[in-house]
This record gives sequence, C-alpha cells and structure tokens, in this order.
Amino acid sequence: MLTEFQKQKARKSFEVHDFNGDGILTLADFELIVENLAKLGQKQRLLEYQALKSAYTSFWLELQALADIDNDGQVSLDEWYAYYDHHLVHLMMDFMFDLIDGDGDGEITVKEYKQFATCWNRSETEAGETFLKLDLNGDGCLTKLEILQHFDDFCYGNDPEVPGNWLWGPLS
Ligand SMILES: [Ca+2]
Ligand SMILES: [Ca+2]
Ligand SMILES: [Ca+2]
Ligand SMILES: [Ca+2]
Repeated sequence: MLTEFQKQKARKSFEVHDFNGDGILTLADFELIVENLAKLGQKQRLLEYQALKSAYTSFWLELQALADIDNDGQVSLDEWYAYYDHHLVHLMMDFMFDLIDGDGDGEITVKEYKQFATCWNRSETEAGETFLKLDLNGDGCLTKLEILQHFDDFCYGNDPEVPGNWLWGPLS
C-alpha cells in the first residue's frame, strides 16, 4: 500500500507522463513526447528519430503489459498506483536515464537535463533548480547511481525533505 505522500508523488509522475492531460496514459502520450524531443533536435543525436520512436513505443508496450490490468489500451491512475512497484520503477529509470543522457557517456549534464525537461513542458529555470538538488555530490553531473537513489526515494520514501522528491520537478 502506498502512503498518502507516496501516492501524491505517484500521481505527479503519472501527470508527467500524461502528456496530453486527458487523465489516462495511452500510446498517444508517448508519441507526443517523441515529437517534442524530435523538434528540439534530439533526433540528430545518439538516437535517430525512428530509434527514439521505437524506444518509446516499446517502453509503452512494457508499461501497458505491466499496468493495463483491464487491457483497454489505457493506463488509468488507479492502474498506475496498483503497479507502482520496483519493476516499473526500474524500467522507467533505465529508460529515462539513457534518453536524458543524450551523448551516452553515462552522465547527465545540466544541459542535457534542461533540454530533456523542456520537452516535458517544464521550464528551463525550474529544471536548473531541480538539477542542483538532484546532483548530490555537486560535481555538475548526474550518474545512474544518483538517479537510482532519487527514483527509490521518489517512489518509496516518506521523507518530504529528500531531493529525490524533485525527480519530476516540484510537487504541487
Ligand atoms: Ca493521456
Ligand atoms: Ca486500463
Ligand atoms: Ca551525457
Ligand atoms: Ca553528481
């Protein structure tokens, strides 16, 4: 069972993925995110547009296989809560990290983070502030280990003060 605070955070990450804001997760949300990433020139980078698209599509298919309990092609908020477990979290973590790390060197710089965040309708200023919180050792980049810590704190922590609560931007 998720606590109220965990639920609040789970809802936040749901809303981040519900790109068109219709209250459910479908393939359409992931297609919109891909379009946004492509517009910002990410398609010239490590992942070509088609590869990006197929990465998002397979992420969606895995998510759907895990969470779409009634098999209607949509993941509702209740389904999201029900399947908010380690498997889902690590699936997201791996997927997100590789996408944000545009040059594939295993570290996320503030530039990479900002570029990614703005694709998700977040402001550059907020992304900059969030990055500073997430960069635990202050060396100017986020490693997979740091991100994993934040993912765990975000999903399972009950401490309102840990930086990981900022994983998807400010909780509101
Ligand atoms: Ca949606
Ligand atoms: Ca469903
Ligand atoms: Ca990088
Ligand atoms: Ca760091």
